[in-house]
Amino acid sequence: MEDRGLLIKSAQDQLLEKAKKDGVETAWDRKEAMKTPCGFGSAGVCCRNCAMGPCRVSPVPGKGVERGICGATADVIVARNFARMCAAGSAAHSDHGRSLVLYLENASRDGQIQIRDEKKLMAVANKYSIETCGRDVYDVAHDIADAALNEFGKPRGNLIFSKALPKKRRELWDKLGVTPRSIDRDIVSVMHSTHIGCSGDAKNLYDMAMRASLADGWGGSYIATEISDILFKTPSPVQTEANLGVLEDNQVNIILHGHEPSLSESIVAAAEDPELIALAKAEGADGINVCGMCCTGNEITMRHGIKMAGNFLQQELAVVTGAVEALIVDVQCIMPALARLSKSYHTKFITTSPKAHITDSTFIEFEEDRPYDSAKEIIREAILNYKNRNRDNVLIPNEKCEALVGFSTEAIVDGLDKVVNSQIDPMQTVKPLADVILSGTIRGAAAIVGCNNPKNPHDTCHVEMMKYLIAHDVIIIVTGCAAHAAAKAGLMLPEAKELAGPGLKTVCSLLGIPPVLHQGSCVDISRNLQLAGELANHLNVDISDLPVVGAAPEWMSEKAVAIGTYVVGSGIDAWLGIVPPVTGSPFAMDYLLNKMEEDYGAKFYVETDPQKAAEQMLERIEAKRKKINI
Ligand code: XCC
Ligand code: SF4
Repeated sequence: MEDRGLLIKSAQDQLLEKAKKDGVETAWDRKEAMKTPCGFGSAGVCCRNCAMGPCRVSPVPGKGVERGICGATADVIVARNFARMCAAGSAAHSDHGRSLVLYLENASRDGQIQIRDEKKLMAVANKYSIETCGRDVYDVAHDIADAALNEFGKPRGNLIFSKALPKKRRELWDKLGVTPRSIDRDIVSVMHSTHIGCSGDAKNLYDMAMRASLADGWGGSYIATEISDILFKTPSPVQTEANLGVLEDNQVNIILHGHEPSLSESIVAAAEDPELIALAKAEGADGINVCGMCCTGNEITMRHGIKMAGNFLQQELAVVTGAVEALIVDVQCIMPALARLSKSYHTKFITTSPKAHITDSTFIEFEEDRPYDSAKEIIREAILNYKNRNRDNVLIPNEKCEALVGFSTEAIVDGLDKVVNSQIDPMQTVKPLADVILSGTIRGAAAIVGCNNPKNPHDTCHVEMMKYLIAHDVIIIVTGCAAHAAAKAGLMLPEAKELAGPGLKTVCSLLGIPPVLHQGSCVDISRNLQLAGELANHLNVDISDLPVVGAAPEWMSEKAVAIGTYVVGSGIDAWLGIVPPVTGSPFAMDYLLNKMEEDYGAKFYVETDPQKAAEQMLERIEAKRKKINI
């Protein structure tokens, strides 16, 4: 197979060169201008939680100022900051989940919001013990919306968990006192306890951070995925293309960027409206080319094969091409820089969510009670902007790569089952997957997730780690911006099996799947949890016994901190490729990288070299295999 690594760099380099020529700046320029990052901030020992400060204490124990004005130590300050990152991350994912629940509330048979997946609806109804027999699906859907909404603010009890959550894990959480109660409450708890003069105990703060993070993984994110599947269908394998080469010369190029699939699904549907296509043609274009970016890109490619324009660090480069009529965004991971940048080109930067206004953008609210009509109005803006494209300053890089995406847990189980059983088994389980892991054909699985970060070369940490692991017979599941990296590098093509070890290659050949499976957006890490939980239940072990690991080689967001934390809390070791701001606390370093294992059977690893991290991951996989005698 041809090595795509060089090609990707050239697409990026071409556009960075163009940016320079055009006199515009990108994240890389701003990163350079930032010079050396603040040492106190990097170590996590800076506190702004009250106006006696800000306080910054020494990141080196026994040297310099050891306590803030209130007396908080480095251990407490770092723990409070860490917990607040988890709370913010959990809030972002969960509020996205809540939006979808509210969207589901508006679903009706003859309205603009309809249910596309009744099978998933039934499965989720079962989780919430909602009667389905002889009932109209829309009535069931509204009951689900009610039950899910209750998970955010129920006054008593605990979250209702997926049946995939192993009993042992739940008992462990109860014992440790970290079982989430309700999503909003556990986030609020962190905000309360990190206020000046509240919790002054680092361990207590990490427990609270864990509870808020678990409320994300098994709560808010899980709900986001379930409701999205009900509304827009559970993904199944579909062909797509990735990288900025998916932009078209003679079409109205629209890039959808952000997170909540309600907006993007409506735009994708409305872009096929004959009236809009006719308008595009009247404006001189051949058609409308909708592409996706970051997690929104993952959502719509998995369900419709919409092309993937790129990940986090490509959002500015998309504008620099000069070929994008509209960059339409909702929430999260949208650089405010786009407002200024788009002024140098013809691109319309359209914000749509009351949760994310950006100064100097064009705000057109996405009206969720009339999504199709609202989407049409937004698309019209893009079409009318086509004539403003400056043809003398367009550079669409010719790099793009095909990919097979859309491996929801249901699709994986279904696909494996069809190969193993001659007849379709109505009681499909993860047994075939468990069998290939038990036999050692596949050594284990790695979930590689998360963002891009200009501290690391774009995408290379993701890709290097993936290549190493598949070569050693570890199957990979990707979400988020890591998924875009894999797609661009050609790792989501069935032919990428040639890069896999002999065992994994056999499995890929048999099933016609790539060695790197696309599971979706970042909230879809709930799919990873579901798969791991079902595997553990099938083998009658806890998740922490499975030869399964996780990594975020280029993470940057607070959401990623919440993810890492709930992944570890679920029993899966998590490798971070960017050093988190905790190094100023001896307690944090010992707990997160060491003692956490005593609590959860898993811990964090920090390793900035992707190859070394991959070696450690492999070692850990083999150790887990030994532990359960396989
Ligand atoms: Fe954002 Fe979700 Fe990170 Fe990508 S991976 S930069 S969080 S888009 Ni979620
Ligand atoms: Fe300083 Fe304590 Fe206030 Fe933080 S909470 S700013 S450490 S006095």
